[in-house]
Amino acid sequence: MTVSDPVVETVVATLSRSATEIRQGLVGRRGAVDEENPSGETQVEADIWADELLAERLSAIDGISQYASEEREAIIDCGGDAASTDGYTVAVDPLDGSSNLTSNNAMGTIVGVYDAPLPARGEDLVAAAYVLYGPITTMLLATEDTVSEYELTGGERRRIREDVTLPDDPVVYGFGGRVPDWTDTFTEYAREIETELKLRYGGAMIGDVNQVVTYGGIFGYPGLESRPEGKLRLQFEGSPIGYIIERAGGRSSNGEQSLLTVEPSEGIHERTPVFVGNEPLIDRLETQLS
Ligand code: FBP
Repeated sequence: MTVSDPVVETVVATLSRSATEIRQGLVGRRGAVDEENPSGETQVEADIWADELLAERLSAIDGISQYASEEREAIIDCGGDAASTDGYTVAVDPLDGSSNLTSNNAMGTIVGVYDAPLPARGEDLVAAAYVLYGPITTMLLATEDTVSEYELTGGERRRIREDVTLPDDPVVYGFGGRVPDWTDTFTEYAREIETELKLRYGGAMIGDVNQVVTYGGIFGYPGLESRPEGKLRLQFEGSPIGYIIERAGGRSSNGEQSLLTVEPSEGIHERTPVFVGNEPLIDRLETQLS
């Protein structure tokens, strides 16, 4: 099944095709390079390679006017007009959780398609997708119409679930950051959740969020004592994942409000606390943190 908007469909088809190649290309690209990304994190060879591959392909699509990525400082201007209705922009995390490449654990790719110049609000998203490189390669795609899950093989995508929603009875939780670095109020919340749900944390947001989509629950990377803004990036991670989870019937939050309503104020690499999951769990979190 194709997406009704032709530009979004081309982005999704390009991502589906590229994901198979990215997965195959991880072999031999596990080593760290002597560089850091704009957020000051060590890059592996695969981060840079996947970014270059996606930048070349996504920025060449007619109707895409800007490409931004977690792995590069500046936005690529691809021509077109972001203010016009057919001028979409894309924000990409080419390899989310790439430190998991060393230990050969799950990783992902995230793409947000915005109908606004970057940096943009999550409310300007018209579609978002993540690819999960697990035992099999899957993609969860949220559009204005629905959320669907696909299996990706040989460049093809095959829909395996439609109208995906979070299960009503939550089962799992995963919270990032070192526990001694958590704030007292977040620690109190986490202590309650630990008595109710099962821990599932793998160090790659896409793997952990997909557990929440599959079983219900909550994923969070909170603001830390040493870093109140948290670790994850609003444009590349927080907003696209927030969009997917909200389209699937859940809620997203930065601890105070939906991630989709956050006005970016610090440029393309702005960080934010991220919480996504079943609505009652996010409601309780906001009450606890307020
Ligand atoms: P990268 O995209 O730079 O790898 O960072 C994002 C991330 O790996 C998330 O996928 C994950 O949730 C988080 O960092 C893990 O951080 P920590 O190791 O502090 O738990």
